[in-house]
Amino acid sequence: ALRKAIIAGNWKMNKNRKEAAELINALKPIAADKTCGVIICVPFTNLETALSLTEGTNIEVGAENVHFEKSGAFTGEISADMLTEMGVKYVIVGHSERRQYFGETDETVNKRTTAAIEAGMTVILCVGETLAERELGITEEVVAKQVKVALHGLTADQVKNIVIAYEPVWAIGTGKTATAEQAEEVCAFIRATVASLYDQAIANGMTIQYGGSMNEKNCAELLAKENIDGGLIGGASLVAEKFGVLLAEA
Ligand code: 3PY
Repeated sequence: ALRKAIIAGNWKMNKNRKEAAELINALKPIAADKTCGVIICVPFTNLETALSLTEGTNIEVGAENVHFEKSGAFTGEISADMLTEMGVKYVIVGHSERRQYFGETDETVNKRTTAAIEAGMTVILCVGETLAERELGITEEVVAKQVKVALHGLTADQVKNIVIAYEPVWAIGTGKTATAEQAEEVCAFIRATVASLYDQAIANGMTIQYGGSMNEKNCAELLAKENIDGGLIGGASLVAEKFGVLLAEA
């Protein structure tokens, strides 16, 4: 990558508080001397533990979702202000599991992204095509639309607080990884899309991650690519030693 890499763990629905504390305590010395950005995105119930254990370290804490309204009758939802009040600065929006299982659409992704950005957060915005879409040859159309709709209405200044994670749906939790060439191609395409929506300088400055079964074994090749500025890491972020390899390679 040409830019400083960011490695973000996506814990998904894993780790109770005790397990979270163990993992973070194991991660702290491993992360301490690394030069990349380090973020762990954890379940809401672990945010407080994660924030207190990472205080004064180089590990940042993120949530895995955020609601777009400020408050009100939205049972089960969490607002951006609730997160920032705790000290949470990062949030994943639009992960494919949310699109697939929880009815997330490009429009709700745009609303969540806008709410989080307006609250001063940095958003890790996930995009990616399904296997059927890749096989139909419409990967670029799908990803361009996801990026355009998600960023709709955001100013150039606001977009500086967006990280885009390219996560091909067929590579998530399946053990299948895109080849480094496939991943680089789409990450470069995303950068070109951002350049067309804003300008080249904004696009050049943007952190674009690859995600989708990126792990301690396949990360070196992916991270060596010019347009891949880090990763959003599922399973390998749940084991300190494995996550440590990713941090060392980035
Ligand atoms: C994966 O690695 O499977 C992910 O979904 C990361 O977000």
